[in-house]
Amino acid sequence: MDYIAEGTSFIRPFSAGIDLVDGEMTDFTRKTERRASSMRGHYADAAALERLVADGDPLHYEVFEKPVPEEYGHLMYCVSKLLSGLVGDEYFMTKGHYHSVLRTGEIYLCLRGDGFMLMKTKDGKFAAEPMKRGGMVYVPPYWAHRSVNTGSEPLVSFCVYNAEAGHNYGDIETEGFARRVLRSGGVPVIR
Ligand code: S6P
Ligand code: ZN
Repeated sequence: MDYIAEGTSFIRPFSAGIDLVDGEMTDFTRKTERRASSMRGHYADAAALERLVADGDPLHYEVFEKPVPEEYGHLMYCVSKLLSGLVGDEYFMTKGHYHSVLRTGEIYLCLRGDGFMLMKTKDGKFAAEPMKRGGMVYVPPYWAHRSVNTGSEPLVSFCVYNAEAGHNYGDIETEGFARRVLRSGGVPVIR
């Protein structure tokens, strides 16, 4: 099959199921779980996080995948399910990352819940876009991204990105994001 490009694997077409009520991929082959103890260093109130860890170390989010080859040309996709909760006054959020291949973007289609996508660049630009059922967020190349659940139900998204993107968590562990989403007077405030 000489039309197959070097460096991009040939695979058979397939389909995947998503349970829109539970916000989970029904036939995933890989699931990543992040609990409170995985989130050290990310929330402003470290003591509040340690109280959560001591009190059963609750789940913060799950990512369901049926991975494809991590190569140019393929499209990776997943279902991300971020639970509702607070660490001190800060809403549950994902770790956030840059893609290792910085020139790769991502599309998030929100299937359930309410929240924000926080985004930042290496040179200090910041953006926040609302996430709610039926809303799409475009994360351009070069922008780190973190989702935040400000609602009372899980924040569920279907994500699609270049399969060769890779994930750089280390820079966010060092840099953080310029702004946080906090509950103030019972409502979310970005500051
Ligand atoms: C992957 C995509 C999402 C996140 C997921 C968890 O590029 O952005 O699937 O992996 O929302 O967030 P994080 O920051 O822990 O990977
Ligand atoms: Zn990403």
